[in-house]
Amino acid sequence: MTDPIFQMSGQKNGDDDGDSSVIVETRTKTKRPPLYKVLLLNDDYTPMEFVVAVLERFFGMSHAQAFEIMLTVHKRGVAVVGVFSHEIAETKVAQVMDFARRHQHPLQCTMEKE
Ligand code: TYC
Repeated sequence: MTDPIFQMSGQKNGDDDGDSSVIVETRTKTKRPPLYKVLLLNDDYTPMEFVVAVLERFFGMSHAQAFEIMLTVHKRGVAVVGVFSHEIAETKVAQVMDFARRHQHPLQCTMEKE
């Protein structure tokens, strides 16, 4: 196979008119993968301690951090609890929803593109 570098310029392989050299400039655009916010929603029934446990277990927060974020959700209705790649965000949401369902709490967790 012809070395692609030689194929790009000059008349060596006879594929072009031979009257000019063609240089195809390539720029590799490495787009960062989009990030997703994971949101926790308030409700009237899920116990505060359960929400704190969720934030410790699935989002690696300290007890103090978890308590603070739980209170933010309780007061404001919603809070971002983390920002992740699509796959990780999806996993976090599924883990929280499954954990809440298994404990029969109506806690809701969703994700949205940042
Ligand atoms: N509002 C709940 C209560 O008073 C506590 C709570 C906080 C529920 C955060 C959900 O995401 C939540 N027991």
